[in-house]
Amino acid sequence: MRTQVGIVGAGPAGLLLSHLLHLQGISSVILEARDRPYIENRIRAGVLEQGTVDILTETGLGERMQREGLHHRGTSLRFQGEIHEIDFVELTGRAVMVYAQHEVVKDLVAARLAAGGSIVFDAHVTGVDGLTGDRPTIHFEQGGQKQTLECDFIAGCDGFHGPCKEAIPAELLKGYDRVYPFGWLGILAEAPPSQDELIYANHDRGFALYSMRSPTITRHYVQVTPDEDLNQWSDARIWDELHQRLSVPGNDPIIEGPILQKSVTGMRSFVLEPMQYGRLFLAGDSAHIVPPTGAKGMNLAVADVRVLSQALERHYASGSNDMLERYSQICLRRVWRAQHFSWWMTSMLHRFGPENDFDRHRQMAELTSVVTSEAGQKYLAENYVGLPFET
Ligand code: RFL
Ligand code: PHB
Repeated sequence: MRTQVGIVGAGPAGLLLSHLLHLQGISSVILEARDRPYIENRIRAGVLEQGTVDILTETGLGERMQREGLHHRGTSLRFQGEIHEIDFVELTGRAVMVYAQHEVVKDLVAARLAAGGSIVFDAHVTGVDGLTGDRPTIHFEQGGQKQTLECDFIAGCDGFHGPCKEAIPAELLKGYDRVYPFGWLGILAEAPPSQDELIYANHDRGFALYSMRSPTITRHYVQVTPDEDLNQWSDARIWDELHQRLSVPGNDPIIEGPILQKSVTGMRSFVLEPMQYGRLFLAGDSAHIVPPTGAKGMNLAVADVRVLSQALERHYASGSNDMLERYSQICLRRVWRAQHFSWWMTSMLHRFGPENDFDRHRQMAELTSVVTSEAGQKYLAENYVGLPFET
């Protein structure tokens, strides 16, 4: 098998890259370890930055998103029994869209297949080589058969645990890592949202997030230990904790309903530099992870492949590699700013274990500074709706 760009992974990064390349007349093949129902039902992110919405819309993927997605013009912070609204539209002229990552994945898969695109499911990539020559190769196994895909370039869109980054000589790589002493227990519930916006709560019992997916489905999270045993969390205990952490006097946003799914995710910040080696380019979670508090993970994956598709387009159109050579440098500027924002939101909103009274008062003072200052609110809003793309 041979193609121009071999893509490992059919998450948002790999699928969108393939779609953007197709629009430029560049061929690609996506190799995905899982099957189609699995990737189309994997519950993950929910908040799309304005720039992500714009790319999907401008490239013909916006129809269902615009119809079914929920436009959110702001968000709300709750602490010390009070509600503080942050109005993104008023502060920045921009907004966000609540539309589940797996719905974006479904739209992308449908668009690729309708255009005759090639997504090979159940194809487990075992390694990549030839990265410093002009015929890099992807090795994979499908149905017990070993196969290869030869390409001009390889895009490692294979997530945090994927194999592509292993092919970069260790002495050229530097990883930056921070693991947080907590995780999120997330639930998806069949219950209508009572609110129009997401709520981020810093409560004495720990962080909680009120989110949603549709007019009939809500999504909530509570801060727990990173290795929390889900068996210790009956539905009643989860609801009780959500009521306690998210209510303020006179307003309990929680409407209970059947819990459809629950899971625990540990939280970390991670950046791998550089994001390229020879003809291999890493994009999305394969190169960086953020804690979900800033809702940045999927949006960063989209921003990476936007740059990569432009750089590849330039290569094929004019033979110029200047943008490909600067791929990592261009992406990392945005990555580090999103890292800072995600770390900041995480630090401001979670309990960090045995804090002393000073730490707790300092955290409340920081939240108060943000919500009582227009500059503070604007800083949060600008980053949450997404920084402008570099041109
Ligand atoms: P993905 O989605 O992990 O896709 C990688 C794909 O590669 C495949 N793969 C392989 N294929 C072939 N051979 C192999 N050897 C392979 N190894 C792996 C995998 O099967 C998979 O299909 O990475 P991508 O495309 O970079 O996308 C990144 C996003 O998925 C991720 O950043 C977000 O989900 C993070 N995230 C959020 N991001 C947001 O922008 N907004 C949010 O509101 C948000 N909330 C979240 C989140 C992540 C969460 N979890 C579960 C960590 C909330 C949570 C709880
Ligand atoms: C979600 O709805 O899953 C969600 C929303 C906002 C976040 C993280 C996750 O910051």
